[in-house]
Amino acid sequence: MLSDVQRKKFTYLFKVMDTEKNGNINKNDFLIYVRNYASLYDLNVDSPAYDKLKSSALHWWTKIHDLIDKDKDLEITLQEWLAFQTMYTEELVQRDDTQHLYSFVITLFDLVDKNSDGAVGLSEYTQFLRAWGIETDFKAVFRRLTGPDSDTLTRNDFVNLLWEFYTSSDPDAAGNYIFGPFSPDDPLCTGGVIKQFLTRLFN
Ligand SMILES: [Ca+2]
Ligand SMILES: [Ca+2]
Ligand SMILES: [Ca+2]
Repeated sequence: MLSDVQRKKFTYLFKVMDTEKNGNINKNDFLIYVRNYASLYDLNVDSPAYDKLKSSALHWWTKIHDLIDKDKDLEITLQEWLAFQTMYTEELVQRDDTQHLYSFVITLFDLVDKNSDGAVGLSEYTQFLRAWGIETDFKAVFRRLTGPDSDTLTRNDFVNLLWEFYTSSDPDAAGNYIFGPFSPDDPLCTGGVIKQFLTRLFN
């Protein structure tokens, strides 16, 4: 069973990834994400960077569709999402092996590491979250993820942070923040839009 903190995190992520805000996750949400990203960062649709972004985003969609869309109607409901996350989290805890997350991490990391240099910096992280419609104190959130001694995140950091996102029920765990502040009570949840959205979500 998911703890209250885990349920909040997964519900938050579901609502964020439903970019068209119609109550489910489908392929269109990922295409909207790519369009948002391209328009926010002046990415030309004919550029290799755009191709990489689109193929990473659609690869993510294909993966989650295969795993989570139980009735294969090409739409993932919150119920399907939470059922999968419950099962997957239990499996992770049972195996107790962070490497089990590796294929998901590669998919996610490829999407965030826009210049493909094997490290994610603050600007790449900011662009990743902003295209999902998230506004926050990106620098403070990123610092929480990197810790005080580093300015970038490696694939291995992503594995560890994602592990915490999935398995930790500690509301202050750094990994909780990998997709931005997940609770309206968090002081880093400064963005007006997301704060309103989260307040609506949890009240
Ligand atoms: Ca949707
Ligand atoms: Ca479905
Ligand atoms: Ca990079």
